[in-house]
Formats: sequence, C-alpha cells, structure tokens
Amino acid sequence: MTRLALHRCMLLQRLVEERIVALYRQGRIAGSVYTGYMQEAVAAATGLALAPGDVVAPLNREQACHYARGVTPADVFRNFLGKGDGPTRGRDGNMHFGVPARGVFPLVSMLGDLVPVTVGAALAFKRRGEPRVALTYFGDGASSVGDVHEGLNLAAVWRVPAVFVVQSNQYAYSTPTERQMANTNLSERLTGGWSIPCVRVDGTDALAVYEVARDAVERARAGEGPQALEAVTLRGHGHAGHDAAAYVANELRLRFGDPIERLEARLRLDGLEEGELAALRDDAAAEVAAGLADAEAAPDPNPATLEDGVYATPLP
Ligand SMILES: Cc1ncc(C[n+]2csc(CCOP(=O)(O)OP(=O)(O)O)c2C)c(N)n1
Repeated sequence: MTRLALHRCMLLQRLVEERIVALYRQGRIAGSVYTGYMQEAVAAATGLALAPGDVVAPLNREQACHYARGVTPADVFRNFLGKGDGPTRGRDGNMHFGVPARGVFPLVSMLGDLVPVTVGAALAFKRRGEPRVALTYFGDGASSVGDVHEGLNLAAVWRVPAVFVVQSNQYAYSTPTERQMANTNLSERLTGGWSIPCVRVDGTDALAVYEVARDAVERARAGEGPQALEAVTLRGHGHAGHDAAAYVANELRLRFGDPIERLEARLRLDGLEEGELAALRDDAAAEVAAGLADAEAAPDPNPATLEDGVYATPLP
C-alpha cells in the first residue's frame, strides 16, 4: 500500500511539474519555476512517513509532500495560474503556499527560515504534551545560513520533536557543494555539530528514504529529541526555469538513477504486471489533466479584493 502511495505521489509531482514547465514556457506563469525533478522520492517518502496530526514545511522541490498530505494537483495548478480560488487567491504563482487544514505550512522564500518556524511548532507540541511531530527540509546551500544553525541549536537544546530533512542535491544555484563548505558530509555536521542524530540515505531509493524517515519521525514522537536524515540526490533540472544547468557534469548525471524508474523496478519484483503499472500511470495522468482543466476554468481574482489580508481592518 505504501509503495503504491509513494509511486502515486512521485508521479504526480513529475507530471504536474512537466505541465508547469510547459505553461511557464508559454508565458502563462508569472515569475519562474523551480522543480524537484529527480528528487521526488525524498518529498513523497518523508511526507508519507508523517501521521495526520503532524505538520510539515516543504520547499519548492518537495511538491510530492503536498500530495502525501492530501493537497491536489488542482490546488497546485490554481496557485501557479494565480486563480482567485487558489490557495493564495492569486497572490502567488508558485509553490509559496500552505494548506493549514492539511498541516502544511506555507513556504518562506528566505532560505533557512522554515527551520526556526518548524522548531517553534515542535516546541509548541512539546509544551502542550501533544504526541505530534514537525518536519522540514533544507538544502546543502541553505545549510550554511545562520537561521538554520540557530534553529538546529535550539531544537537540540530543547529536545523538541522535530525532523530535519537535508536535501544534498550537489548544487546551490551553480555552485557545487565542495565549493560551499569544507566538510560536505552534512550528516556528520548535524550529528557532530548539533548532536542531532542524522542518517545518510540514497535519495533516489524511495523505500529506503521512507524507512529512515519513519524511524526518525517515531523517535522524535517518542521524546528522543530532534532527528535528521540526509538524502543524497541530484537536482535534475537547473536552479530555475531559465537555467539549463549546462555546468552539471555528465558523469554526475549518470551516477544518479531515476527514482521513479527505480521504484517501478521494485514494484515489478513485487509481482506487479506491466498492465497494472500502465494503469497506475494512466490514473496519475488523468488526475493531472483533470486538475489542470479544473484550474484553467477557475475564476481569476477579483481586483477589488487586492488588499484583503494585507491591512488590518481599521477600528471604528
Ligand atoms: C537567505 C537567502 N539567501 C539567498 C537566497 C537566494 N537563493 C534561493 S535558492 C538558493 C540556492 C539554494 O540552494 P540549496 O539550499 O542547496 O537548495 P536547492 O536549490 O539546491 O534545492 C539561493 C542562494 C534566498 N532565497 N534566501
């Protein structure tokens, strides 16, 4: 069951992002697009490792985590197309949205800022005695930001039920990890530097990430303090839609396999027939097509609501 859920969430991210890149190239999306191509296993597996009452703060590259929490492709398309009934009611045309009812925090663009936010949520759970966990992500680039250090430090001192997922995807913009930090082993830095146990895992292996994430979430829930995992991946596309990532060496591309193909190979070993796999792909494609049609038909925002949610209502 988990394997099929992993497959569905990963495939939805892959297919939705393909459509989003096409919409961007058609000039129908404002700003830029940032995909999690080839990192889908990490987002899906960590999202599915959480319980319904837990909270999560995903970044741009973790769209599959939204699907694991019950957000739909239609919600995502409505946001990208700036629709009036989308998650941000047309204020954003990207992944900068949350769905509080699903325990998904909105993305904060400032790198690293979701770490202290997540630590705050975990601290609230601890103080209230609630058996809930807060999980967030950060990249190798963000790992050098001050807010990350401050958040990790307090998480460890206060022993809050937080889980940190480090996406070691080899690049921050066009800067390779070895030009960002002297010690590129982020697990070592988390475990040795902040005393947060961190397990390094192959980020293209959805089942391995799921096992490690589930253990980390359950240890955090059991009161063992913050936990971490480092998923070693490759950012499959450039930093954003404008970046062809010509600076990424071919040897590096060959070293990392496609996480979806890898999971499908495993499903075949489990006995899934080609026809059954094709049906899973067709179901995901149909869900994505229906989500896009739904979003395209959705109303644009009413300009009269432009200032809603920006200014406090004046006192009489
Ligand atoms: C505090 C801050 N500094 C700089 C930026 C600009 N910026 C956005 S993404 C990025 C690179 C992030 O690299 P990494 O954390 O490795 O994540 P990846 O893009 O590889 O997923 C930078 C420098 C920002 N958003 N926030």
